[in-house]
Amino acid sequence: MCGSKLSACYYPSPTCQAIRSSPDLIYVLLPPYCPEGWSSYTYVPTPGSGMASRKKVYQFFAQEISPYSMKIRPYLRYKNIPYETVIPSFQVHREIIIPRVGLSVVPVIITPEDKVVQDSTAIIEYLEQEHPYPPVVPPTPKQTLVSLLLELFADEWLTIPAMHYRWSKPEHKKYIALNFGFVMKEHTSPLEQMENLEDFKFYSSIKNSFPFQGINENTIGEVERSYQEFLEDFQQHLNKYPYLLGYQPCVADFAFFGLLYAMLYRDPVPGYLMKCQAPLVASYIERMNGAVLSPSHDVIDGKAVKKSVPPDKQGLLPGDEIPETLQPILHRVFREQVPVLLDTVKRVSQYMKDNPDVDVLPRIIGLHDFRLGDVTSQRGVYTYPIWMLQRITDYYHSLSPGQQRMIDRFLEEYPGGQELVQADLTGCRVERMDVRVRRAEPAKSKL
Ligand SMILES: N[C@@H](CCC(=O)N[C@@H](CS)C(=O)NCC(=O)O)C(=O)O
Repeated sequence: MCGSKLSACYYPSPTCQAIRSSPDLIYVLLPPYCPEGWSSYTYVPTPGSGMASRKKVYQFFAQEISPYSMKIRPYLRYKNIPYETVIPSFQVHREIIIPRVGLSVVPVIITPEDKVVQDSTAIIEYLEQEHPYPPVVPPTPKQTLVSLLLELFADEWLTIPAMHYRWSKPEHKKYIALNFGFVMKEHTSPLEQMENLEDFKFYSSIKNSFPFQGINENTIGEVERSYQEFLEDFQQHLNKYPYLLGYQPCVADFAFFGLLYAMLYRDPVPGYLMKCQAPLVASYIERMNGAVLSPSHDVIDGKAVKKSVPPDKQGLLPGDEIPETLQPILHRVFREQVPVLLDTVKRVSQYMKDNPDVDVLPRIIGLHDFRLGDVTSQRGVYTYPIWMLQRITDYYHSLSPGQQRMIDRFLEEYPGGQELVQADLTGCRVERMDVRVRRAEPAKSKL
C-alpha cells in the first residue's frame, strides 16, 4: 500500500498500491479509472534518484514499418516501462546490432543492465519476468492457449496479406520506398530517399521474398478475400469487446497490433481498405496506439473527472471464457494456418533427420502446398514457426491431465485442434537463435 515514499505520489488515492520493481523505480497501481483499463499503471521515479533512474531506461531498437517492432511499442507503453527508441542507422546496425545479435534485425532491446534481447516474442517473455504488472499472459489455460495461437497467427500468417498489400500495390510504391529510404538513405534529401531503393540488397531481398509466402497470381484473389473476411470477423468481435480476450489486452493483442498497424493500417492501400471496410479495426489500432476516441471523463462539481469502469468491464473475461465472437477467427486459424504448421512439423523433422550435421536450420527448407479458400498453391517451409509452435505444445504438456482434457474439449470443434496441441515435436526440437532456429540437441560431430 501507499508508503511514505508515495505520500507525495502523483495520484494520491486510498487504494493505490506501490510495487517496487527495482531500487530506482516504483510502479503505482491506480484504481482502474481508465475506461479501457489501459493506463492503470504509472511510472514514478524515486524522488532524488536523478541520473540513477535515467540508467534504468531500456533502449528499444525499432522501425515504424516493422511489424515485430510495433508489437513491442504498445506493450512498453501499456506496462509503463521507461524506454528510448533508437531508429537504427547503418552505423547502429554495424556497431551495435550486428556485433551483439549476429545480424541486422529489429526489434532488439538493450536492458538497463546492458543485456541484449532480440525477437518480439522473447522480448515480451523477458519483460514479463522483469515487470510482471500488469500481466499480459492470461492466468488460465484456455485463454493462454488462445493467446499463444493468435500470437502465432498474427506473427506468421497475417504476414501473407501484409506482404501482399505492401509489395503488390503500385499506387503506394513511393510511400513504401520513402519509409525504407528514411533509414537506408538517411543522408540524402527526403525526395531522394524514395528513389532507387532497389540498389539496396536489404530492400530488394525483403521485396523479393514475398513469393515464398505463397503470394502469386493464383493466390492473390484468395489472399485479399480471406483478409477482408478476417477484417469483418475481427470487426464483429470488436463490436462486443475492446480486446481479444475481453477488456484488457493480452500478448496476442500486441501481435495483432504489430502486423496490422505497421503494414495493413499504415500502408496506404490496405489502410484505406481497413478504415473504409472495418473502421472498428482501425480504431482498435488507434486505441492501442494511444488515441482516446470516446468520452473519457464525467463532470463532477464542475470538474472533468476520469470515468470509472464498471467491474464487469475490466480485465480478461472471467471463468477462462473465450469470447464467442472469436470463433470465426479461430476457425480461420485452424482452416488456413494449422494444416501448414502440421506439415511443417513433418518436413522439419525429416530435414533434421536427413541432415544430422546441420546445426542452424535454414530459414526456409523447400516448398510445400497450402490452401486458401478454393485455391491450392505452394509456399516456403519456414523453420522459425516450429519454435513458436513448440511453445504451444510445451504449454499444453505442462498442464494437469484435467486441464488438458478441458483444452481437448474446447478444441473439439476446431478440425486439427487436438492434433496441433498434441503434435509430436521430438524429431524437430529447436532453440531460437535469432530469426533462425537451431537444433535443441547439438548436431552430431562429423569427426
Ligand atoms: N521473429 C522475429 C522477426 C523479426 C524480423 O523479421 N524483423 C524484420 C523487420 S520486421 C527484420 O529486421 N528482418 C531482417 C532479417 O530477417 O534478416 C521477431 O518476432 O522479432
